[in-house]
Order: sequence, then structure tokens, then C-alpha cells
Amino acid sequence: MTHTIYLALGSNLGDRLSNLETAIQSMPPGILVLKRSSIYETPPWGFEDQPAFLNMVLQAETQFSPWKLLKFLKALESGMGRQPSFRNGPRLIDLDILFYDQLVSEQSGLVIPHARIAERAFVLVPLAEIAPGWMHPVLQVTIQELLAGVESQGINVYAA
Ligand code: PH2
Ligand code: MG
Ligand code: MG
Repeated sequence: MTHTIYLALGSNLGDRLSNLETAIQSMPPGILVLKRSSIYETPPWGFEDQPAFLNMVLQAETQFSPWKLLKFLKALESGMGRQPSFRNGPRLIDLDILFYDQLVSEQSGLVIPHARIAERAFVLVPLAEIAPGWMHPVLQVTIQELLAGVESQGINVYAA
């Protein structure tokens, strides 16, 4: 069984661009990347006194279970040298599961869809580029509709 997933990538420490590229190149055969958004430079959200982020979104196909996918992404973050930080603080690489098909999971440690998609222009802008019609399984509106509800000022394409 293959599943359609959307992943959010972010970095605001070190060589941000190569951190994103390294993460993509490190995806295993079990995670087949089908689409990638442009890379956007985005103002820090949640905690403002830190460097600007680079953010992007991937669409991929996987046979991994949600837990196996999460374990892989966490291991990749650590393997790339991510150090523990505070909530919304700076990070070398952040790899978040946004959607896993239309699955809704509220297990502790594995919340899918990602809990704050609707508030985050730094996720919605790249996501709308590759999946405008994708339905949020909880909110029951499309990405395009969610994007219309946020302020996306200050978010600029950094690299196509
Ligand atoms: N990630 C956060 C907190 N704030 N702001 C931007 N612009 N981009 C991010 O990826 C980001 C953030 C926590 O994961
Ligand atoms: Mg995150
Ligand atoms: Mg994360």
C-alpha cells in the first residue's frame, strides 16, 4: 500500500539551503519524492528574535507507516546534527509530517495533520504551490482556502 504524504522542511541555522538539500537527498527508497515546492525565505514565527527561515514542502509517496515515517524523520534530524532547542526556537533542520493521506491521528507524539497548519503562512504558501486543492481532513477546506485566511506578507521565493 502506498500513501501520499506532505512534509514541511525548515532551517534557520548554518547553511540553510544545503540543509534542505541534504535532507531531500537523504530520503530513503521508501520515501519517493514526487513534487517539491520552491524554497521560501520566511520571517520567524512564534519566537521572533532569531534568523529568518528557509521553508519548503514536499509531496512524496511512501509505504512507511506513520510511526515509521516519524522515526525516520527524527533520526535524520539528529543525524544531520540538530541540537535540542526550545519551542519555536532556532533549528538546523526541522522535518514535519503535514498530512498522511486523509489520516487523522491524535496519538501523543504523532499528531496528523500537523496541528498548526492553518495558522502558518510559512507552510501554507509552499503547500499551496504544489497542492492547492488538497483537503484538510479535519477542517474540511482546501489548502487554497486556508491560505486565503492568513497574512503571507514577508514570505518570498528564495530559490525556485
Ligand atoms: N518553525 C517553527 C517555529 N517558527 N517560523 C518559520 N518562519 N519557519 C519555520 O519553519 C518555523 C517557524 C517550529 O517548528
Ligand atoms: Mg516545525
Ligand atoms: Mg518538527
